Parts: sequence; C-alpha cells; structure tokens
Amino acid sequence: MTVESPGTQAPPGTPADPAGTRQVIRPYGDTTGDGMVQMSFTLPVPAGKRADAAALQLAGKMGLDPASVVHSKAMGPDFTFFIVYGKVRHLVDYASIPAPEERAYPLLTSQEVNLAIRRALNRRLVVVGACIGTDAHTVGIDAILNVKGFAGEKGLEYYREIHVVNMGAQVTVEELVERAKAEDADAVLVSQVVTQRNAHLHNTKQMAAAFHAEYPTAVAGGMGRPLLVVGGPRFDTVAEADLGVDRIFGKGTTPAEVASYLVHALLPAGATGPAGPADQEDES
Ligand code: B12
Repeated sequence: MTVESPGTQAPPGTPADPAGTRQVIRPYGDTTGDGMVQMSFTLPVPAGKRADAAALQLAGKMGLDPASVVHSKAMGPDFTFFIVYGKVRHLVDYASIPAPEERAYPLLTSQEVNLAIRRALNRRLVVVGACIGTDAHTVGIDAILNVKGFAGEKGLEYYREIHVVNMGAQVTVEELVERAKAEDADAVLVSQVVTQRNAHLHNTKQMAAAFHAEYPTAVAGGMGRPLLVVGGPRFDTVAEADLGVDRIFGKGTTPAEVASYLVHALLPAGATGPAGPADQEDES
C-alpha cells in the first residue's frame, strides 16, 4: 500500500483536498505502488494466439496498460480461461471508504445462548433450515446447523436449548412454510449459494413473500411470524429490506454469530447475563 500526499500522484482534474484528509492507495505486484493487478476471466473462443490477442485487447479496454497474458488454458473446445497481469493507473482514497458497521450484539458462548433461551422462553428455541429452489449446496447451511459446525465452532445442533430441523437441499418454498408452521419455528434459516441469473435473490424474495403472506398480521420477525434469516457467499450487494428478510449473513459466518443473533433478535434484552442462583443448571 502507498500513502501519497494530496495532489502529487492523483490524475489531473482530481479536486484538491485539504492536506491530511486523503489516504491515496494503489495496487502493487512487484514494487510498492507499481499499480500491477492480476485478473482472470473466460472468453467463449478456442484457445490459441488469436484468443490471447482478444484477451489482451479486452485487458487494454479495461485499463490495463501494459498487460500480458500470463496464463491461458482451453476450457473444452470452445472456451479459454485467462490470467492477465498488467498495470492500472487508478487510485483509491482509502480515507473515503467508510468503516464497516460493528456487530450490534455481543458474541455469546453456547452456554450463554442456552441460558438466555432457558430464562426467556422456558422451552427450546426452534430453528428450521433449508436450501431452497434448485440449490443443492448444503455445505453452508450444514456448517451453521450441524453439530460438527464450522471454523472450530459447534453448529446449532450442539446447543441444548435449540431444536434444529434441517430440511436439506432443494426444498420448495411451500414445503418450507408448511414445515415452519408445523414446527412452530422461531426462526427460518435459508441458504442460497447458486447465484446464476440472480437465483439467490429471486428465491429469497419469493420465500420472504410467502412467509409474509402466511402471517399477514405479524408485526415483525419473532412477533407473529418466524424470523427470516438468509445466508450465502454472494449477498454483498443487497440489504435486508431489498429481500424482505430480517437478516443476511455472508461468507465466513460462524454458528456462534448466528446463535448470538437469534438471542439478540428473538429474546428480551435482559435474557443474557451471568448465571445466578435462579439459573439451575449450566451447560457443558
Ligand atoms: C462443493 C460445491 C458443490 C457440491 C455441493 C455439495 C453440497 N452438498 O453442498 C456439488 C458438487 C454438488 C456442486 C454442484 C453444483 N455446483 Co457447486 N460448488 C461447490 C463449491 C466448490 C464449494 C461450496 C462450498 O461448499 N463452500 C463452503 C461453505 C462452507 O461455504 P458457503 O456455502 O459460502 O457457506 C458459508 C457462508 O456463505 C454462510 N452461509 C451459507 N448458507 C447460509 C445460510 C444461513 C442461514 C446462514 C446464517 C449462513 C449461511 O455460512 C457458511 C459458513 O461460513 C463452490 C465453489 C466455491 N469455492 O465456493 C461451487 C459453486 C458454488 N458451484 C457452482 C455450480 C455452477 C454448481 C453446479 C451448477 C455445477 C453443474 N454444472 O452441475 C452444480 C449445482 C447443483 C445444484 N443443483 O445446486 C458455482 C456457482 C456459480 C454461481 N454463480 O452460482 C460455484 C461457485 C463454482 C464456480 N465457481 O463455478 N457444487
């Protein structure tokens, strides 16, 4: 990363900012600040010199100058995969990038989650999970739900006070709504990994609309209808309100983050806190 003083490296026409307020950065490959980037893409043409020339022209049009094709490989008879290495002159003012929002709730241990549920509900919290649509990628939802968990954390099945119903892959919205009703679910957890033609967005909207229609008098998630939670690696560009859900989780989510969110969203604020004499048994 390079930090440059204002005005010295920015392209002509960049408005001058007060000294010290900008933190201009550019990518680098070989030496700091050299502007080198690596990019990969596929073109729908057979591999060969002509394909490489097309890749170079595309790279040039995308602002890489100079550029070189460092790898090209046939992907079947009619497609070629490329890796291109080249120089860009674009800059980013890092100071203008807002810091991401902090998590609005504390990360709880499984013992704290169990205790909070026992205190507030006096029954197990019910979670129904599924991959909907044609999506068969169950690894993500299993990472959150299955006892073996993810990233060294146990999944929600491990939590004594959470009852998990994992419906698996390719569940229809109708089946999900029906099961959530039958289980009297507190939360519905949906995974969407396939994003071709924005299937993840369409499926999620369809799912949310079905739950809103099924519970027309609900005030909010957990107040008259199950909390609607969706997760997957490519929800970066959308907000909850766009999809009609209560919460979106992205790549790298851990089970504890989800369990802590469920406590935060579904239980009264006073439910968490250290165990007292009234709390009979602690969790192992
Ligand atoms: C494993 C895999 C498969 C396995 C799935 C096995 C299974 N039971 O899940 C199999 C071989 C079946 C498969 C099939 C296909 N796959 Co596939 N697959 C993958 C692969 C390699 C890894 C996915 C994975 O397991 N990630 C690990 C998990 C832990 O990560 P995750 O899903 O992101 O989950 C985390 C978070 O997102 C979040 N999360 C996820 N869901 C939820 C839900 C909730 C409620 C919460 C809170 C959090 C949460 O928490 C998780 C833990 O942090 C990816 C490529 C990749 N590297 O990602 C391609 C990939 C997803 N597959 C792809 C494709 C195209 C397919 C097929 C269409 C291939 C084909 N032509 O047949 C089929 C589709 C099958 C179908 N009907 O869905 C594409 C999707 C492209 C796109 N734009 O949509 C990918 C990206 C590969 C690629 N680059 O082309 N696949």
